[in-house]
Amino acid sequence: MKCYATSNSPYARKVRIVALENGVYEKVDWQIITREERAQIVPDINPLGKVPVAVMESGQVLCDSPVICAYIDSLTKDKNLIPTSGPKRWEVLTLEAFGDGLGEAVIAASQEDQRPGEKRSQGIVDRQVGKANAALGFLDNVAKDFNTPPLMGEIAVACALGYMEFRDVIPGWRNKYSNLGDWYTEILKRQSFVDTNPD
Ligand SMILES: N[C@@H](CCC(=O)N[C@@H](CS)C(=O)NCC(=O)O)C(=O)O
Repeated sequence: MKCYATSNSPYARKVRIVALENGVYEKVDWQIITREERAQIVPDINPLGKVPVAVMESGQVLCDSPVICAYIDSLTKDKNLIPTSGPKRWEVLTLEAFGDGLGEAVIAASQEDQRPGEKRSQGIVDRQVGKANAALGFLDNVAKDFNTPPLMGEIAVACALGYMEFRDVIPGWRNKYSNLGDWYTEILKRQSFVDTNPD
């Protein structure tokens, strides 16, 4: 399988971390592309123009990080980051969706903030930063219940936090949300996170 990713995308990072954690990284032909290459190559594979996107040997295309992560997780039978059944499955997938949603809010805030003066809307920035702060407050309360080692949900949350910090969307968040900040400091020590740090 070929998988297209940019080095800073939190969604592509999720996919790479799942492959690393499950020991199947070498089974994927990673295409780490620039934003310019993404604009040239990806729309022919995924009409939405987004990474990550994967193409299987058969030519079948997998779009959207939750789908690609679920596929990669299905390759291993002895180690699953997404429980295959029961209430725990839905708990893990819901935390993943929550992490992805936090990622959407911080990407939207950061993109709006970077628009030139006359086009930039402070209202949009405030709205998205407000969503991110609400999510951080919620996650700070539940961080004590997070799975160790992390499952798919925790990986998605940590990737969103990584992008948020990389773009400095919420300065000082680790002190303000210290349960979450302390948990995040620990998860960053995992080799899969070290190997995929945004640059
Ligand atoms: N829901 C998608 C979101 C993917 C996404 O937003 N990717 C961004 C990079 S972080 C992208 O490729 N943006 C390019 C564009 O929208 O044109 C997923 O989980 O994979």
